[in-house]
Amino acid sequence: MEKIANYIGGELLAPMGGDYLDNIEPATGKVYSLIPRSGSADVELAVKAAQKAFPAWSALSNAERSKHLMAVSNRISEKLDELAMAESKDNGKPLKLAQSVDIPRARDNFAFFATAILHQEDEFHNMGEKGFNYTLRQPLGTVACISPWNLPLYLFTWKIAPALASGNCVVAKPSEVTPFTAYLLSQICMEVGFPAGVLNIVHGLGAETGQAMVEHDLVKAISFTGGTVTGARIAALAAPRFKKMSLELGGKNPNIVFDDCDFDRAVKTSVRAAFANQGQICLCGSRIFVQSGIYEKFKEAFVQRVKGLKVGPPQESDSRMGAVVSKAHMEKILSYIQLAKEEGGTILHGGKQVKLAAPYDGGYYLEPTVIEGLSFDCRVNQEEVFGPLVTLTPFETEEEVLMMANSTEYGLACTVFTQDLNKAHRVAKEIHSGIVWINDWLVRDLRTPFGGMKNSGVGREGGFEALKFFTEAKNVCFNF
Ligand code: TXE
Repeated sequence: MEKIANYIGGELLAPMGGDYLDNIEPATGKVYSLIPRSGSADVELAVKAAQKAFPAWSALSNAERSKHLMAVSNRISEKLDELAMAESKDNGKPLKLAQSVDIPRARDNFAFFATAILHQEDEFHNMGEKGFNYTLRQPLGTVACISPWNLPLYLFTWKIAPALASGNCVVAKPSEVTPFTAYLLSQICMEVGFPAGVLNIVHGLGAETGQAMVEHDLVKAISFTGGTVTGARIAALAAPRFKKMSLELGGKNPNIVFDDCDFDRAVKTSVRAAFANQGQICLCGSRIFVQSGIYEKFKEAFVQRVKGLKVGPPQESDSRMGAVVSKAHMEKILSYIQLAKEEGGTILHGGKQVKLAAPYDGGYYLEPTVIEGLSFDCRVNQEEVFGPLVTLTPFETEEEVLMMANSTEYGLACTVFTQDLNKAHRVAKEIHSGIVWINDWLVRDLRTPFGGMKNSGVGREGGFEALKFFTEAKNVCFNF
């Protein structure tokens, strides 16, 4: 059984306590590797390695740091198929999705920030005859990056790349549910001669390894993506220690379809936004609001298209949906389907676990599920399910749909389908979301600010926002 190792001080190390956790393949439900169950001693070793590497790393020029990051990006590109296979096996997602989205984005995350630091402008404020100011943006030191299981390498590198690019050293922890591609990234760093101790990867449980990282006095900032409950727990520990925090949390995203939309585009994009990655993307559109004039027509076309989504083994080329990430998560989603029935919903399609033939009979497969007839403020329409479950709700007016869309505690993303540009801009202005797509979904420009409001998080990732997060701004004022 392959044992995953920590990557500390440029070396692959076993956990100091010698304990391991089972790593399960969602497609089969079988253990296929072991994860270090690291503790505070392993975190201490990693922080020490980061602190030791920091002076030399932060003293490099942006051009020199850029070269190191580009070497990692190029190696990810060379190993794309191996990484995609590993991601599909570890997460349960279709191989095609890992090949077309997850791993290319991990490659691009490193390349984007490697080049961003070559073009970042510094602020200068001229006071005329009185003098002038310039702003120094200096790295924080050792920072922690903690990421979830839904887009493992994609989100892991989305945090690590800007942290490293801005001159920090990193102690990073992937989710214990999907650790494998982070382990492969360690090997890539060793292959390209990435400086030892600059990036350290420590595997383990959130409440043990993750918490030790958050609590460590020398960790100056925490970049976290995961559940809102966990985000609150991390904030409670980090706030009194005055650590910088970037929290990208849950979502319950509205998808608003007006009757003047491009109908075919709205249907096609809404199905993708609902079920990509088995609905396990914080940006998925799980609450679909359709204007009453086209509700019945949309419902029929949407369900028809959903019926064509084949649930199958992730590595089979015609599988449009793979396995959800774990048994516990599958049971959580099934409990929400049961709740939807109790809350008065009607299941238009799906609602059941899918049993595949051996060797996939132990896997965690669910039908794409479409439910109508629920009130906008019931639990299934208010709480994040984070799986292949969407609701359809009709609306009459713009005011009514904005009230329903804005009624949850979340505020991450929103999609709007209309061909009336004034309406699109009006809705975009009024919706409680950090990201709004008009007539599309998951189109991503890495320069844009990324993140949510309300219980979807604090702060923004992406572009120069991310580089600013990982630095301290110092105003230097010259008075003639
Ligand atoms: O997230 P967790 P999980 C939502 C979704 C999902 C729920 C839980 O609803 O069902 O969050 O998912 C680490 N101190 N999203 O279990 O528990 C943990 O080890 C420090 C939305 O993945 O938040 C993992 O590495 N770290 C989200 C990471 O935090 C801790 C994507 C995320 O774990 C910790 C994924 C602690 N006390 C889930 N407890 C999105 N917005 O994209 C856990 N961790």
